[in-house]
Amino acid sequence: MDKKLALAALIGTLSITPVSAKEFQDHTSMMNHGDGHLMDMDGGMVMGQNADTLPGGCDKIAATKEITIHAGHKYAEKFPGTMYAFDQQEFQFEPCTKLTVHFINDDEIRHQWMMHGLPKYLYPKGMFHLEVSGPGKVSGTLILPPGDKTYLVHCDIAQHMEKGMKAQLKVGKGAEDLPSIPGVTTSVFPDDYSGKPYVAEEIAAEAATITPATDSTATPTTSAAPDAETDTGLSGTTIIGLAIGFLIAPSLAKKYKGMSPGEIVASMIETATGLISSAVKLVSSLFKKPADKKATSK
Ligand SMILES: [Cu+2]
Repeated sequence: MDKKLALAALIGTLSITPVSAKEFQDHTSMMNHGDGHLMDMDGGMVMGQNADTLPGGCDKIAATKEITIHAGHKYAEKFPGTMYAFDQQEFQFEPCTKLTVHFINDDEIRHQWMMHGLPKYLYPKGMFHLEVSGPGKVSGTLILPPGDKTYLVHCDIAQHMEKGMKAQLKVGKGAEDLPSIPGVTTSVFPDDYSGKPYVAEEIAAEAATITPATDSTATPTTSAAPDAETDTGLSGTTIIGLAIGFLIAPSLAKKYKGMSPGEIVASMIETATGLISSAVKLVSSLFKKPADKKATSK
């Protein structure tokens, strides 16, 4: 058989062979490990479930609500620069609401719906957490505390929140908005498609105008500040590098004008060799100096 034909046949076969996709799974029969922790061996998990105990300050269950939230790559499409998102970014409920969350993962990977800042005497680590690995559904119930507060909801898998999987849940009137909620609040690291050159100072100034969340338990939010510093520092270095490049470029262009690529490379090697030998001379002269002094002092 013709080699080309055989290769084409092979490519054709490979391209129509389906990638085995995980089937959608409803995680309804998880094992109860106590303390509101339910889990199965197929990547379904609930942590911090509480359907019965009233949080302190609640006289009764004020309302009973059910919500369905989807998580997936496709929900990030409308938010430039993101990769993952929930299908909703903001929720609001009456204090003391008994809330059942049906969490549906539309992706082939692991996602979470993790709520932070809940009272720790009732919710382990102050969290209510739903998790599904691969396409599937998991449901959990909690009773929201009293008072006006904004709770962080995110997916804690590395980089999923940073890449868009972040939301806020307001109880009562809520408190201050959290930053970088796609479509709701300004991003701490905004993407820029204007084509203007990147100016680190402007980005830093913009980031500084975003009021940090008052919720001290929302650790991922408070950790945003040091990140911002590191980032702008690096960008500063990049800008200095670029500036040096721009300054050197015209003189290099003049020097290499009319040369063939081979000649340019040869000339560059020559320059580099010159630089290295002068550096070597400089270093060795530094070491020689004390010796010279001794020699002259004789
Ligand atoms: Cu995720």
